[in-house]
Amino acid sequence: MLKSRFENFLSFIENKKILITTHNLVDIDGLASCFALKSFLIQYFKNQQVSIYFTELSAKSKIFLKKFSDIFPKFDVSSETHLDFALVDVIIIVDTNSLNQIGLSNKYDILDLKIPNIVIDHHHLNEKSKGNPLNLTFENYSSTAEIILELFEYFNIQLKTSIKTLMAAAIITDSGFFKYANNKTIHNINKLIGEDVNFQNILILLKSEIDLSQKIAKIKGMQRVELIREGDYLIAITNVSSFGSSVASMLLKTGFDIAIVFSKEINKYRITARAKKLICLKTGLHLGKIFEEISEQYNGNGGGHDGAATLTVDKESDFNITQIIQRIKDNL
Ligand SMILES: [Mn+2]
Repeated sequence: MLKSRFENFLSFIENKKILITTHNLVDIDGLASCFALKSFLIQYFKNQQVSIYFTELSAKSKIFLKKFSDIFPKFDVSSETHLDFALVDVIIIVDTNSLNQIGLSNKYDILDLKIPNIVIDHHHLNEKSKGNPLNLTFENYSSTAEIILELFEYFNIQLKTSIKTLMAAAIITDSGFFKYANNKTIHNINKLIGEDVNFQNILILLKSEIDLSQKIAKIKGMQRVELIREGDYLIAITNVSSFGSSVASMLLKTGFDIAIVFSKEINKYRITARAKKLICLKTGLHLGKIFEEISEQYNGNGGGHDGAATLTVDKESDFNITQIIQRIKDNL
């Protein structure tokens, strides 16, 4: 079944000019998946034109890529800065299932382009992305890089040390340093590490000094936190102007079971939420599903995983945070 999906995907894109892209503020999984997919396609098809487009890398990804380039100076980390869609036959979108989240859509109306797109992703599937049978979307993977790793395996394509390093870094970060890993995640990392790829060296690659503004956001997030107790569960609500996901993760480490971080942006509200994996497994709580449903109600944009999700809604809407708290409480 998987093999036929891979084969259908490849036969569709064969001899087409391919553009690979990912969500805005590219994280390490998005970054690794773009480069790994390009490497796979170039080796598999021999004569295929493949380019990559990034809107903007996240601060972490920028630091990672710089360190990575020092170790693999010959690795081509370049990407397109100017796009000519006349030269694109198909767009492959990795690590996101929402066209709204890809940076391309800010500059170009991707639906207006009439260029077919295929999604390769591991996030909770929204209805829209279920439509295309060519999409390679599997929720049971901790990272998109692992779906691409399977492509390499099925078609017996050689994995270069640089690509293995990228994929291992993606798996480690997207699984929260294995906190959200499943058995398959561990099997997959085992396939990538070895004589040429040292696990500790990847951890060093992933180390980045927290900058001052992030430290301040975390401290303010902590100062403003409101504690809601629901039975034995502790829910945190706070607000910061940026670094919402770092603040939410910090609150879980502090002892909260669920953290909701509210941020006011120029013309929208962004809500980032995190929940402990154990609680999701025990109660069936799925933040991604809740945010997706609320986003539909307010014509916003939301989704994610069971324990990690983001929602953006227009400031003009009558959205109220108490609705999220109620939905979470109902699930506990
Ligand atoms: Mn990912």
